Amino acid sequence: MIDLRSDTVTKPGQAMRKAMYEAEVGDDVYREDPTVIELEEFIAALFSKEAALFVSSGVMGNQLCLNILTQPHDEVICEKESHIFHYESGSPAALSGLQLYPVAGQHGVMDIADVRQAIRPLEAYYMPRTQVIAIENTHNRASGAIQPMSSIKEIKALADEYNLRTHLDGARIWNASAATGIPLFEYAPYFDTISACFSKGLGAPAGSIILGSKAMIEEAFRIRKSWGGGMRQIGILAAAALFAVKNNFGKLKEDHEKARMLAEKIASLPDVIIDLDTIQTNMVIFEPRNKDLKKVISACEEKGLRISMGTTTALRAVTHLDVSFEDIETAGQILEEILTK
Ligand code: TLP
Repeated sequence: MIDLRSDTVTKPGQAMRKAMYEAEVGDDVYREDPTVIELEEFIAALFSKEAALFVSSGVMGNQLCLNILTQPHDEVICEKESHIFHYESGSPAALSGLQLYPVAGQHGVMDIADVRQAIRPLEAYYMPRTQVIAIENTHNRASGAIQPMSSIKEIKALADEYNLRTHLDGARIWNASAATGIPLFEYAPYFDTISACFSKGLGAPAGSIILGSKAMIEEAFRIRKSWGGGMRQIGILAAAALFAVKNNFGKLKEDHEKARMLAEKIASLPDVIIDLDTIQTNMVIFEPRNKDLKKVISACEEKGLRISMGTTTALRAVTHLDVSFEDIETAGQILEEILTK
C-alpha cells in the first residue's frame, strides 16, 4: 500500500527505534528527563528562541500558544483556510475563551490590507479585543504553500503598530526552511510563539514543540499540566524527535521533489484542476472535475494507493520519508487509470 494520506503516517525505522531504546529518561513532570531537556535546548538554539517545551501534538502546541498569548474574550486573526480554524475542534473557544477572525488569503497568504481591516478598534469596548495574528507555514489547505518572508515581515510590523502578538503554526516550518534555504532562526524573530511538529515530514512517531520567551514557556508548562499534558518518561519520544531533526530535516527536499513529480503527472491528466504554483513543498492538492471524490478515494485504495480529502472539494496526496520515487510513479499511474476512466 502506498500511503499518501499525510506525512504523519511514517513509521520509525531501526535507527530511530535504537535511539529511543537507548534514551536516558526521567520524570518530565519534575523536569528530570535529560533527553527532553536536551531536545528543548537543542530546538530553542536552532530557532534562536529563549525557551522551548516538548508537547504531545501540533494541536496542543497551537492551543497552548494561543492560551498564553491571550485572555478570554480576545480575538485571534487567522487565515480562513488555517488549521487552527478548520481542524482544531473549536479549541480556541473551548479551552481559552477565544474567538477566531478568519481572513481569506491567496494560497494561505493574507493580504496585509485585509489583516489591518480585521483589527478591532480599541475604543469599541463592546467588540472582542484583537490580541494575536496567527499564520501557518507551510500552509496545509493551500497545498503546502510557503509564506513569503515579505508577508511575514509586513504582518509583524502591523502587529507591532497595534501592540498585537504573533503566532506561527509551524507544524511544517521545517519544509518551508528546507525549500527556501531560510534558516529557522531567521523566521523566529517575527513571532512571539511558534509551534513545530516532529511527527510530520521529520518522521517521529509523536511530539511537537513550542517556542517563546522563558516567561511564556513557564506559563505554558503550567497550562500543559492543567490540560492533562504532563507526561513522565517521555525521553523515549524526545529521542525520536532529536533523531528526526538531526537525520531527516535534510531529506525533506526529496519529499518536495516527489510532490512536484506527482503534481506534474496529475497536471497532465484531463479534467483535473491543480495549481502547480502552489506545489512548493510536500503536498499536492488537486480537484478532479465531475467526479465523486469519495469514490475516487476508494477506487485508489482498491488499487493500493491511499489519498485523502484536501479541502471539501479537493483531494490531497502528501509525500514523506516512507515513499520512494518509484512509489510516486506507481501512484501517478493509479491516479491516471482512475481519473481517465
Ligand atoms: N494536520 C493533519 C490533519 O489534521 C489535517 C495532516 O494530516 O496534515 N498544524 C498544521 C498546519 C497541521 O497540518 C497539523 C496536522 C497540525 C497543526 C496538528 O498536528 P497534530 O495532528 O499533531 O495535532
